[in-house]
Amino acid sequence: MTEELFREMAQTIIDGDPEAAEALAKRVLAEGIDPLDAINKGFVVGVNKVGDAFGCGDAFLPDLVLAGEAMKAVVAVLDPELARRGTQRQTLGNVVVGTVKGDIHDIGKTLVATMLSASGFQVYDLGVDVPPERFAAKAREVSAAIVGVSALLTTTMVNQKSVIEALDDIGLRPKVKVMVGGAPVTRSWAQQIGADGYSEDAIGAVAEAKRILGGGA
Ligand code: B1M
Repeated sequence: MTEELFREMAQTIIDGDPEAAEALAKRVLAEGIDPLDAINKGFVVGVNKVGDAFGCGDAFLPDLVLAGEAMKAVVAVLDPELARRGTQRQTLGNVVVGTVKGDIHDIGKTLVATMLSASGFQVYDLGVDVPPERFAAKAREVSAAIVGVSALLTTTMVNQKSVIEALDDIGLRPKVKVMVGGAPVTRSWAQQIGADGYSEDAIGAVAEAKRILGGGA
């Protein structure tokens, strides 16, 4: 039954149908299904299929746009529940997050921000297309413990390194830690650019943020 529902969720994204996706997200809440399971086992399966089809020329930019819109409709419905389920309420530290300059993908970054916030971090989300200097200025303003930098394009990943350099330029490194992530980002890339942490998903990002700050997972 739930497996069938997960398949339907994926299909709403493949169809690029925000209304149907939103309706299923509301059903997730009504039926008490774990919202993260719904995202990871349902909706994200669909968005990955569209991404793969786009990658090999079987889908086109409008398909990508509609899949993105459907995915955003889902996250908008499930986000408050994800945040509500966060049990730990003490502040674990300030985290500045954003998507790098030149990159407007925000769905994964927003999920990471939600999970960090639900787990007790105070999150400052700068949005997308964020210049390195803005990450650095915000980190200084809020005395951030961690700066979390998302990138979804192989052409913009390099800007994660620029964020580290911008933090360095204003004397915040190595005190302020940097965590990187996003579909093309790997642990070896993180090490290569001198980031302190890396995660491939939003759940892992919480454990990684705690590890970076010396608190374990
Ligand atoms: Co774009 N896009 N896109 N896109 N898009 C990809 C990334 C792509 C892989 C598709 C493909 O070709 N197969 C490809 C990149 C190829 C590459 O560089 N290797 C691509 C391309 C090429 C483009 C354009 C250049 C297309 C064009 O215009 N010709 C263009 C670029 C625009 C720009 O940014 N300047 C573009 C545009 C778009 C839309 C606007 C249409 C839309 C985004 C809508 C939005 O975000 N509001 C879009 C979409 C939807 C995608 C795909 C299909 C889905 C991305 C997504 O939301 N995934 C994507 C293909 C894919 O990834 N399968 C694709 C779901 C999300 C939950 O996962 O974002 O990976 P993700 O986040 C995960 C993890 O990565 C991790 O945790 C998250 C949650 O589990 N994570 C972190 C992310 N950030 C993290 C930070 C952390 C830790 C973990 O610490 C700080």
